[in-house]
Amino acid sequence: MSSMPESYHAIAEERSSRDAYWMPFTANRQFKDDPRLLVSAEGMHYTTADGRRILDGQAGLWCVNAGHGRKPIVEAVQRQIAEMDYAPSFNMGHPLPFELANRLVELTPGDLDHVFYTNSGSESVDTALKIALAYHRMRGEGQRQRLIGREKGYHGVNFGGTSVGGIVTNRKFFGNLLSGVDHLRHTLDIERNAFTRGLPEHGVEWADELERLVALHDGSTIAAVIVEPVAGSAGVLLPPKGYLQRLREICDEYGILLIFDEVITGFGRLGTPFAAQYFDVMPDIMTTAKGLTNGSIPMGAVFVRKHVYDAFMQGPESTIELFHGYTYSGHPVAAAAGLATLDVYADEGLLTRGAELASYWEEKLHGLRELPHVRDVRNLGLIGGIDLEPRPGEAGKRGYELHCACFDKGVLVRYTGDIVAMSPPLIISREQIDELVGIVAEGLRELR
Ligand code: PXG
Repeated sequence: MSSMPESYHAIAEERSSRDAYWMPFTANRQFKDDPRLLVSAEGMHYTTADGRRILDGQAGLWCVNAGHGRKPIVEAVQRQIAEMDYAPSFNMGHPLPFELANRLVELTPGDLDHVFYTNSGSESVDTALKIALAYHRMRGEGQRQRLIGREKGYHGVNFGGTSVGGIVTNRKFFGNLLSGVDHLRHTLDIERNAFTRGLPEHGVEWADELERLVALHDGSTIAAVIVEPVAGSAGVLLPPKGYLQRLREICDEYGILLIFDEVITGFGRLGTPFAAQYFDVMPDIMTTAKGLTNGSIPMGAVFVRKHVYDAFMQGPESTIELFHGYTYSGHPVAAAAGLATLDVYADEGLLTRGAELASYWEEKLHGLRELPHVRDVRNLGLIGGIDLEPRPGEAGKRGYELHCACFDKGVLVRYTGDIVAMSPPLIISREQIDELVGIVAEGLRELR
């Protein structure tokens, strides 16, 4: 507490000092009555305002893949901001985003060789959807305007992403959203797949739902299908074996672009740089953010394949090919953070470390299956989900209570409804996996 800036004390101690900030995706009044404040972080741990060390079981929000406070990233940001804080990104350039793009496309599979920068996952998604629409128009297929998402999908909070997203509470307050959007069924099937280790056996047929939507709308009206290879926000939903391959085949058959939203699966979460490599399925467009800068400076990136990029590079060379971009696209400080992040990932082998830990992680997580209220355990790479039986009449309470109990015991895990999700930094040790899962187990044993 003593090393804490004076102003923090007021925030930690006075309810009224917490009123002005309208917090995102938070029960504001509940939080402000009983705040959980984090004031510093290093490696695998946060420190709270009252000086407790908390093991980070969720890599910030699925973004701090190399762990906290990494020196090379801190120093790169400090250097860059001192040298040049900002450069315009429209019709002007700075070397770093070019350098970063070259490094990034070495990591992406196949010909996903061009990068459009954004500042977040939400912006990456809306950018990808707009690129898909414009791509078809560039090729004389402007009738392809329909976008297909999936139930329980999360693609950020902008209008496009909210429209293709499939989490009911994220949609129902905001009116009609984009027109011409339809949704595939989600892939959660606890009855058939509960406690599967890794990818579920059952449910490849859910991909054929795309055939149903093609039959309904006609394939020639559909611009793109967007899915998370592994859905995170809705509570760790895994694609059944063969599902993503089947989606790819159907998209190919009808000339539909396939977009993988890799905002959480990108940068090593599954033990490969991207989920596209894990599943050996090539999307036409891939959205990323989060792990791109290890969570340090906001930045997102949309990757497109050669045929997509080339479709835009046709007209007179003096015309702008894509009327889209952000003031902070390719921000030099974010690009510096991205380059330093890629160095850390490379030096420590972090983009494939998840593969080494995955079976240990799986073994530990599935050790929770006999504990009270657990109705499913799902895992892939370094992602884990514990799905709890809701308390009758109090859906969501068990998830929240388990999250709070874990926090009190020194571990941070995410909850969404009655599902607790874990996605630790990729630097986690086996002992720390034991600690993390051990505390979740303790919390489960005490859960009402
Ligand atoms: N797509 C996917 C797949 C995401 O997971 C976004 C887009 C949006 O990213 P931004 O940077 O605009 O927030 C996300 C974000 C959680 C959680 O606990 C997940 C996200 C954000 C916050 C919490 O599951 N994912």
